[in-house]
Amino acid sequence: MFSATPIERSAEAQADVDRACRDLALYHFMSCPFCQRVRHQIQRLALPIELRDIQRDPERRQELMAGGGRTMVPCLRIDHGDGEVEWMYESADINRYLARRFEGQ
Ligand SMILES: N[C@@H](CCC(=O)N[C@@H](CS)C(=O)NCC(=O)O)C(=O)O
Repeated sequence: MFSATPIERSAEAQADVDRACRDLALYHFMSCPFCQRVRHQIQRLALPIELRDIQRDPERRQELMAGGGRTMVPCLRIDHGDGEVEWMYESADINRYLARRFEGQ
């Protein structure tokens, strides 16, 4: 397992990030190497994103299938507000999205 040194932000900037992360959730499971890459990115960027383990929790698995259409992980659920929800698959896409949105913030 790799561990990342989380980036540091001012308390104010971290509070903004914490707030933004309430609209995100990662569907994953522990032994999935692609999920590990995304968890590493989440740790590095100090993002309090809720992790939803689809192996441990069958309801989360059903939720992923119903919402995203596949049970492949990792999948980042992004709540854009106004009822618009995006289900982002592909670890590389998720990591790019998180970096663009939170790197340097
Ligand atoms: N190219 C994908 C690969 C993801 C992948 O293969 N995930 C596996 C777990 S390690 C999976 O969910 N397989 C079950 C499925 O595809 O339904 C990525 O990088 O995210």
